[in-house]
Amino acid sequence: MKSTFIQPSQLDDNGKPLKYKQLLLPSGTLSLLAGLTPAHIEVEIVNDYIDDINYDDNVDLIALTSLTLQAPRAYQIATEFRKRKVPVIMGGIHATALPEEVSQYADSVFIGEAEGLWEQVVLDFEKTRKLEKMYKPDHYPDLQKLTIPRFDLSERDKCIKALNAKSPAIPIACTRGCPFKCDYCSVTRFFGATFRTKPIDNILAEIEASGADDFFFIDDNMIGNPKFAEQLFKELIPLKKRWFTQFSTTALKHPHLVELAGEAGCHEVMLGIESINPKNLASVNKKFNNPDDYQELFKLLKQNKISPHVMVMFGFDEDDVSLIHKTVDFFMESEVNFMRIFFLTPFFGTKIYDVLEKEGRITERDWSKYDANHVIIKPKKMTAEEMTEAVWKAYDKFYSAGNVLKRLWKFRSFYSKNDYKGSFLDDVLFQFHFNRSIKKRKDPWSGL
Ligand code: B12
Ligand code: SF4
Repeated sequence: MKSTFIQPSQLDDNGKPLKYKQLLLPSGTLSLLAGLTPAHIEVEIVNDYIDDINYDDNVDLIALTSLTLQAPRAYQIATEFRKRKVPVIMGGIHATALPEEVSQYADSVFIGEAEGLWEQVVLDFEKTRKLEKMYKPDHYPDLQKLTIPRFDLSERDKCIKALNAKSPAIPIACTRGCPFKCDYCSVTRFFGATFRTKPIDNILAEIEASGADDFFFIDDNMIGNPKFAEQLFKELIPLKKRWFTQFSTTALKHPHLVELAGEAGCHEVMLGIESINPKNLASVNKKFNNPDDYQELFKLLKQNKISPHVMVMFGFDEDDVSLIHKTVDFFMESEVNFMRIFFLTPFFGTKIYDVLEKEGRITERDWSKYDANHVIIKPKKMTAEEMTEAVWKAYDKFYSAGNVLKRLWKFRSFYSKNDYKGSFLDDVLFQFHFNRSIKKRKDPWSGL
């Protein structure tokens, strides 16, 4: 039996699938699903962002994943295969949030996490050639069982890599879930109010099996369980790998963890800063972010040779044009190496969706626009057009050539010749990649 696992692309503003020449990172989802699939089943991975899809391939089962922004493209792909009588099963965050919608396009919908149930679904399909309309596990998997993703099938040859790394950054998850519940985030809704960790030996086995030297630990909050993080970082030190990940701002409470992360090869941490306005933070249940602490946190990371990569969002009720400019100026003056801006996006199933829906402030139902690069709500203190223009202008200023050079100078202590973690040229190329993408109003973090 042969099965093709597909990562759909996103339809652009002209309704065409976005295509890249190179990806920034391989997908962690499809290689993991392939790793869970019984070994005798032939699997092919196709990433629609970069590969062409062969609809006439002789294949028994199509398995589609999808975030919300990819759903309309996923439906196109499902429709083409179903026209050819190839059964389609679709899972992932969007299918879990809106199974009824998805079931109009796929023969079967897989709700929730795959571990523990997917293996059986495939075996049953192999025997009966039938799929149930919906599958839903009755509990969250405990992640204690070792699964080695099929790194051999992943899109790693089509991804960029750091100049001083042998491989592109390979996604590996050490934990699942997050201890917090921010109102705009899909994570708690999807993974439950749980924070599950994998056995550290299994994580080390995945690292070893990947044969890579560069990693993206795709955890939502790598330090969500400080004891676990401490143990893991200690085990990573002797491996001399380079990696980046995401921390919550509560990292400031754990300076020894930040120090250990730096020693263990962490060169960059993405931080969900969201806003410099405390009222905005309180309005989305993110009071644990304290703007008075931000500078100290950036300094702590920088002292440990970890680049702070901040993520901010606009569209909160206190936001206006002046706050957009003030925020970006704040980060230009800070010890921050990268900044990404997102427009507040009310994903179905989140609390913010319910609030904005009730207030009649959601202006867009085309899921392709749910990519955090489009304004799809009515902001309170400015128009959508004013917010769009102010954000792209401020974003462009942050990545102007002059500001890029200033930042490279600020972070010059990072670029020693023998450091396996970071290279000057990589940062130059990446900063200018951001500069070019933002000028075109494109997400700088998907592909080239
Ligand atoms: C890593 C990550 C990224 C990376 C992706 C890198 C890469 N190539 O993998 C980067 C930083 C580039 C990124 C970008 C974006 N991301 Co992101 N990202 C994540 C993160 C942290 C982990 C995703 C992941 O790989 N998980 C590991 C895999 C194994 O889990 P999974 O895909 O959910 O799959 C499991 C199940 O869903 C199920 N499953 C999935 N598909 C299928 C299919 C079948 C057939 C079956 C049976 C089962 C199944 O089985 C798997 C194993 O249990 C999630 C948060 C999270 N914890 O999910 C956000 C998340 C997915 N991102 C999100 C968003 C919004 C974005 C952006 C739009 C904006 C942004 N925040 O940067 C862009 C979009 C980029 C794009 N074009 O796709 C949202 C999506 C919300 C939604 N409803 O769609 C999430 C959930 C974060 C959030 N806070 O809400 N992201
Ligand atoms: S801290 Fe991050 S991952 Fe956790 S709930 Fe908030 S936004 Fe989501």
